Amino acid sequence: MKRRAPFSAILFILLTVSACDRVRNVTSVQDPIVLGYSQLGDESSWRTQNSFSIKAAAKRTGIKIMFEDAMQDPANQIKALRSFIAYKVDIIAFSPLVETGWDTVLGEAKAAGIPVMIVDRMIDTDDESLYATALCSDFDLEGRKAGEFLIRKFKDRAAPVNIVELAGTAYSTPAIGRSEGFRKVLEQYPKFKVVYSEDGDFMQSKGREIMRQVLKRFNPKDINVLYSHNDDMTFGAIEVMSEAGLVPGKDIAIVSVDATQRSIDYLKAGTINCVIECNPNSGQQVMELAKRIVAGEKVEKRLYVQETTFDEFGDLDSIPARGY
Ligand code: GZL
Repeated sequence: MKRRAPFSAILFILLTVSACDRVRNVTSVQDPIVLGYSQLGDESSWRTQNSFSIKAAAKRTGIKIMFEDAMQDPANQIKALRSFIAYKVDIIAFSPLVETGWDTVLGEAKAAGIPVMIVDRMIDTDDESLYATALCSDFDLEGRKAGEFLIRKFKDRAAPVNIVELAGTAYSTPAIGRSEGFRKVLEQYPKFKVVYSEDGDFMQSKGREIMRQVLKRFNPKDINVLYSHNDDMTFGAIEVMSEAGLVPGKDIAIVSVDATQRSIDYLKAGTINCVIECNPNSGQQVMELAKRIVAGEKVEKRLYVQETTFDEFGDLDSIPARGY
């Protein structure tokens, strides 16, 4: 017969463990929460502002943050998450560069009893227990807003409306959502045709290079719209259009996503026709959620940041300074 430890011993262990747990909770109330944050890179003005927002909010709320920049490499993000687990942080947060490849490392965090927050972009997983909450933008909605603007702008045009798309990082949630949402809205109107699409990685340099190739490949008169998944790629494309003697916003209508100050300035000048906001200032929400999760509260699984649209049909003078 299997020898069982005397009940008193089991009780002692249970009490000791729970006491340790309580002691840890009590001391953590005195000690600052330690948050490990893996940021995907610094590829765009949006990302720079997002990182600033995260760090500033950590400082403001007294959370100790270990901030790692993965420089656009998911392998660096996985290394960072593993270092946070080894360090036994209270909570992990990260912006996944792409949607897949996270289940194993998130399983390790779960086994270590460390809650995980997903911020900005989303992961593709069947196991929702791997994360406590996801605070993202609604990228599909952003894409749909871009499509709806074009339907309004070209409502009186019967001829084809040919669109060039500068897409974001392949397999990333914003690139997927902004592409799918855009197409879902426009598929009801056969005059809209995406004649060319290429991944520009959300980078200004790649936006410039792709636009240069597009103007070699197509007669500019056959391009009616540039739909760009972020402002930085848009700025690169605008440079090339101007160098080619084209008038951005007139010869080729432009829809851009993010809403940095420079894109709003271009909107007011008529160089860009529509700017879809993607809000980088999620830092405060991240820190407030982190405190609730570490305190043992159950929070909503999916949360979205609030965003709007600015376009040539609106009151452009009322747009407040963006701050980034
Ligand atoms: C969207 C974010 C995107 C921005 C780009 O939430 O992930 O990445 O739209 C940034 O500017 O590079």
